[in-house]
Amino acid sequence: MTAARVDECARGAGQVAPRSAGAGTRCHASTEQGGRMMRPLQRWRRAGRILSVLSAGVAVGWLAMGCGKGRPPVLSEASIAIVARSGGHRLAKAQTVPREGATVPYGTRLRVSARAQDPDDDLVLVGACKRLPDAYLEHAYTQEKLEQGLGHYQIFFDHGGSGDVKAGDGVYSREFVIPTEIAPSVKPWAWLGGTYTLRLCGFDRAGNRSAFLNVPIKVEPPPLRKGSPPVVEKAWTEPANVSGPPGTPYLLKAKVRDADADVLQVRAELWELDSHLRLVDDGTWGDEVADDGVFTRARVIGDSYEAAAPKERQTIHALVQALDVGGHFSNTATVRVDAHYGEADPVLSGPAGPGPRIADIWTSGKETAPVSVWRVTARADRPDVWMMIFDHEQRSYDVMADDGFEWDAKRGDGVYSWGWYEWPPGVRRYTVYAIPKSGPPVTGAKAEVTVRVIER
Ligand SMILES: [Ca+2]
Ligand SMILES: [Ca+2]
Ligand SMILES: [Ca+2]
Ligand SMILES: [Ca+2]
Repeated sequence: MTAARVDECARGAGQVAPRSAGAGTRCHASTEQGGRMMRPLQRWRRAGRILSVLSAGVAVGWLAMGCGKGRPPVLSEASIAIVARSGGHRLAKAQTVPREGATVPYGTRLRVSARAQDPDDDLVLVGACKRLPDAYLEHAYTQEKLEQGLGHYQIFFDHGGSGDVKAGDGVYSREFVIPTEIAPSVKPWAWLGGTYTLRLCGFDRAGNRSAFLNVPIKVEPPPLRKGSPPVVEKAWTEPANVSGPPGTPYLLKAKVRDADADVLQVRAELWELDSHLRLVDDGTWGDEVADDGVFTRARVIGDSYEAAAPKERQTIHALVQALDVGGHFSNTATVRVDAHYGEADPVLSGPAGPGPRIADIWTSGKETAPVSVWRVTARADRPDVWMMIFDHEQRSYDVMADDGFEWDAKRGDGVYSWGWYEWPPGVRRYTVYAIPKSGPPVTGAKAEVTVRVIER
């Protein structure tokens, strides 16, 4: 789940932005704040279980019940570096930004890092909540909504991926485009300048929490109407003509051109589903080549974006549009996918066939704490597969990733990963399966995985 995949609508604000081209837009309740990490939590929230574990000032749930045994983690040595200029390609060498008083241009890609230590050596997670700029108050935000909890942000990693420079050195890092990948927009596709404060926090296995390490980042206002607008040259799926039952994976793609190379975001509005998702050109989420102008998103029919879909056949139109740093909107290109919701999933329901086998599978363990990284990784017995995961409780599919981003430690090593970090207590059951990228979805052996989330 690129860098942060963020909410593009201020919930409750209900504003509609004019678009320069294409169809009108709606303000969606659905969000994409944490990308592949965010979705299960959203569903959990819908069910009325909100932990808000990191919400500054309001500690509820297990956190409020007090800390566990042992001593809490300690965070220190926060740092900020620019890794790519606004809308641009990555710099050859990251440029360090002074911690205090520095401003960064709108749309800059930053790496934020901090050292995390635990005296009992049982650190399980480093994450961040945040404080949005006061300017959000002018857009139907309240003081309370300026403080956003863990569910609104990403996890930091020490595995050498997702912007972390060195694996296992105790320095946890995260890259994101500021402010679009850490904050909700005040209306579709509009973010504000000002000071965004990341509040990093470490958790240990016993439930102890570190003190907050505040990292303020002052963002310049958007350079509106400068430069030239982006153009979506075409949008398509791979394979072409996607039509199938739940569990059918595909890539949603768009070729985007911009004369001054400052594309900020490309997104697809799933019209019939009243939701949207982002396409990326950074080599994650199914994007094969970073910075080649082809924006991509791996999807699967029946994923969480379609959780409320009807149990029948439906044509889904994805309206793809780009926005650049200067605030220009592109034209809109449309792709269609036919979902056969009423049909049984041949992968899950069918017998084992001559398809790919799962050669190895690992998980973080059979038990996990309510706030704790839990990962499943798997390798197939051949290349060119989709490695998939099905969540039995949510009845939702996801594509596992081999992109060196978020849960996946190393890109292209054939080991596919999926993970999560904030759980309701109970037992969660998953099925992992591999299907070939070309040819019919013959069914290979599947692996069942169960994790018990323990109460404190
Ligand atoms: Ca590190
Ligand atoms: Ca431009
Ligand atoms: Ca690409
Ligand atoms: Ca991998």
